[in-house]
Amino acid sequence: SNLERLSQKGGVCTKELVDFHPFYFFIVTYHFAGDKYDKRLSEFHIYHSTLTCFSEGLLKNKFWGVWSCCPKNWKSFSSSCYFISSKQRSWKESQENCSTMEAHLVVINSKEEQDFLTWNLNKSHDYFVGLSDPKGQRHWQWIDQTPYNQNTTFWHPGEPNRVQERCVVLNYREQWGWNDIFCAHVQSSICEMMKIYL
Ligand SMILES: [Ca+2]
Ligand SMILES: [Ca+2]
Repeated sequence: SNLERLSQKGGVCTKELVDFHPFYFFIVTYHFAGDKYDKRLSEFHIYHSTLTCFSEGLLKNKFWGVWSCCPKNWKSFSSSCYFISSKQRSWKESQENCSTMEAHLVVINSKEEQDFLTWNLNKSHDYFVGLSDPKGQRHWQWIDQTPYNQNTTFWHPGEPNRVQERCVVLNYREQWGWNDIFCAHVQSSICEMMKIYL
């Protein structure tokens, strides 16, 4: 079965069917066990002991695609997982925190991705994202080396406004958008990682 296939990847599905959507997917909770998993999984396991996995497919045809997984309590969208932290940290500390979880500050690649995130955010908080201008030359850089594309930016009107403000937050001002702020200011943050495929 699919659960057996998942178990063969080096884990144990202790809660078998946490939720069941007849036409779409199973959701299972996957616990690591043994030492059979691959390099990314074993590094990942140091911080995350449980994954929530989805497998899309047609039940009646007994066809199932691969399992795509996010750490327990992370949010899943497209091929990424997200962790929203309301703990207040500087930009650098926020990135370090993501890094300890095998993730990085979020890279916003599309309006759809930003809309998914803002649906889950608190309008009274500012959230650091993985965009900064390290040298104060208005050369914006994404933390994962994604090229900065002026056509996929969501700056608030009038932003970015000050060369001393070299780190970017996502916040709400009548609508959600970006603002450059001082990197040392402490704010909430969003981490992103690629989904794990089993
Ligand atoms: Ca992204
Ligand atoms: Ca600003």
